[in-house]
Parts: sequence; structure tokens; C-alpha cells
Amino acid sequence: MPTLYTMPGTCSLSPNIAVAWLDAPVEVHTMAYGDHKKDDYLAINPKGKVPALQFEDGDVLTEASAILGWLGATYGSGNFGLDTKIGRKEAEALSYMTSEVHAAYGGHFGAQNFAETEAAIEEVKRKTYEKLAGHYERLEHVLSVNGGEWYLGQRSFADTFLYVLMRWIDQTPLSYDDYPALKEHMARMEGDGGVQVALKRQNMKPIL
Ligand SMILES: N[C@@H](CCC(=O)N[C@@H](CS)C(=O)NCC(=O)O)C(=O)O
Repeated sequence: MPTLYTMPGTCSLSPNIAVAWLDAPVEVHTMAYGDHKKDDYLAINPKGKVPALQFEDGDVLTEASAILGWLGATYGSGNFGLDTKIGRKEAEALSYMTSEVHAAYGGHFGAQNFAETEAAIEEVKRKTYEKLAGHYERLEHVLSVNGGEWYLGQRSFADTFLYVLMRWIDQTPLSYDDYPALKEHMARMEGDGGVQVALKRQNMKPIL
């Protein structure tokens, strides 16, 4: 069976939740933080990042949205990639969340990669939080317009990644309390049995 590599606190929680929701025959292997830069794992994913999904024949798939697409196509989420409104929107939402919102966190988790002096690093962080605030406003708006329960109006893999993004907000100066629909969504996710299984498998706990 394929193996999904994860680490506590990371976006690999998203495909981990999808595996739980689909009850997919995938082994979830949680590494200690730091093991992602060791030779054993670099031989699997030379990018040194999680998630990675390794197949029995040795082939490896990286990038959260690609892994989610494969999980949906293989184990039948019923949505992802299908030519239906929800299928199209799910792919769009996951591309946005991974390539725009997650990527914007680079200025928070790795501000020192964008500037050298203390003052410049602080400026990178300030601009990052402005950008993130815009993203969270957009996420709050889409969730609200779609009824507030699930990001796209019905449960999809977009909810798994949205939950990851909400878990990170308290590490920034932004607050859950400014995004009431997103906060309720987070509570809904934390009450979900599949999310609880995935959190345990990744040595993580609910936040709210
Ligand atoms: N574009 C990648 C991003 C993967 C990524 O940045 N993963 C982070 C965890 S959320 C990671 O492994 N960080 C460890 C590091 O960069 O050292 C995806 O969507 O899967």
C-alpha cells in the first residue's frame, strides 16, 4: 500500500485527513520534525518537504493538491477533478490555498529568506501579515457565501486544507475572532471523527 509521509504541524495534515475521510488503504508515516532533511527522506523527496506519497513501486508523488487529486481519483471522493461545479471548484480552491495562501506563509515561517537586516525582516513580516489578512478575508467570504458549513457548500478536500490554514493563524498577529465563519468551520472540523483520527496519526491535538 502507498505510504503518506507527514510531520506534526504541517500541511501534510490535509491529505492525512483525506485518507481518513476516504478510509483509503494508505499507511500514514509521521516523521519527527527534522527527519525531513535526513538522507533517508531526501532519497524519497529531494525537496525535503512534506507531504510525499510513496507507491509500492517506488514512485513518489509530492505537492498536497496533486496527492489530494490522486486520492480523490483513486478512492472516489466523488468530486475532485470531475466535470461538475464542485469538482472544478475543489481543484481551484486547493490550487489557491496551496500556491497562494500557503506560499504567502513563507514570509512568516521563513522571513529571513527574503531579507537580511532585522528591520527588513520585520518589514517582510508586516507585509506578509497584510497579505495573509487579505487571503483570510477572501476565504471567510467564500465560506459565508456558500452557506458557512463547508467551504464549497458541501464537504470537499478544500475543507482539509482550510483547516490547516486556520491552525496556523494563531502563530501570526492575526486572530480567529476576526473571521467568525472560519472559526466555526475550524470547530466543525475539530468535531469530525476523521479529522480527530488524522490529528492523532500526526501527533497533533485540536486547537479550539
Ligand atoms: N508546495 C508544497 C509545499 C510543501 C511544504 O512547504 N511543506 C512544508 C510543511 S507545511 C515543509 O515540509 N516544510 C519543511 C521545510 O521546508 O523545511 C505542497 O503544497 O505540498
